[in-house]
Amino acid sequence: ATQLHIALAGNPNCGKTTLFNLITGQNGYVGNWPGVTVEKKEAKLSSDKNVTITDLPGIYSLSPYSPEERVSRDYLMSGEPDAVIQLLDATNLERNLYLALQVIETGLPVVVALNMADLVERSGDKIDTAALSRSLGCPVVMISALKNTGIDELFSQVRSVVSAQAKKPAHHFDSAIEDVLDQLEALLPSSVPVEKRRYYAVKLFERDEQAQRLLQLDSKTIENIEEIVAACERDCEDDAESIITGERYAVIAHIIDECLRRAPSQMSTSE
Ligand code: GDP
Ligand code: K
Ligand code: MG
Repeated sequence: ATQLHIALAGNPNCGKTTLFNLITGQNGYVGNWPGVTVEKKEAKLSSDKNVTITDLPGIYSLSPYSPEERVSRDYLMSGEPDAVIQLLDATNLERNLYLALQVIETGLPVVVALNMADLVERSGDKIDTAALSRSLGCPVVMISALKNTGIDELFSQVRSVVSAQAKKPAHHFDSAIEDVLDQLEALLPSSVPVEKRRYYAVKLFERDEQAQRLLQLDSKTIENIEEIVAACERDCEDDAESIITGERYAVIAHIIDECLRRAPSQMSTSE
């Protein structure tokens, strides 16, 4: 049987270790990622030894600023993972979606797992998982890593995204920004596969040096890109990275509005 590699990504404290231990029984390897003192954990799925789970460091963004972020994105873009389980603390949906959008933008097959289903249920908040799935363009499954619920459904969705065709992310930024990203996509080498072009367009927009190096762009193309980005920054009166951050938050605000119904707020008491 073919080996499947599944990456487990998420913010710190979203329950990754709890889920990893639950599904692997901790039968794996713990070491460091090459070149950095960031812990790497890898283990086979207890229920299927043909599936390897790699626990990525807890992070908030796929920016290139910390070793944890670099390790995570290098692994996601390495070609090894067949799919990603993007774990979210569902009691903190808004904040956790920031990383989720970026992982979806990598073009990898993603299943979003909303963890802490038990706490969401207790709070009375309602998450419309079907609407969230439409907004994100990937399956969304409610789970509780602590109470061991939703795990079978999670892996059934993982298997279905692995065998489905790769596709571009479903969420869109403001049309003016999308136009600029389209221009950048057109400048990418033809070797970059269709589902990864948006990720690299965004990275080039952000002047990400690692992406620039990786793509081995010639100096004319780099100049071209810089002109496009600088023009957009003048139009928006903002710097490129802040523009993208702002666009992601706008998408998230829209998603929260559509998918989350908060319980009527409780009267606060002193006890
Ligand atoms: P990590 O930082 O993402 O590895 O998160 P951990 O696995 O260490 O979990 C953080 C905390 O959340 C721990 O106290 C866990 O017991 C708790 N936790 C994880 N999953 C769940 C869940 O589904 N429900 C509840 N109530 N707590 C959970
Ligand atoms: K923790
Ligand atoms: Mg952990």
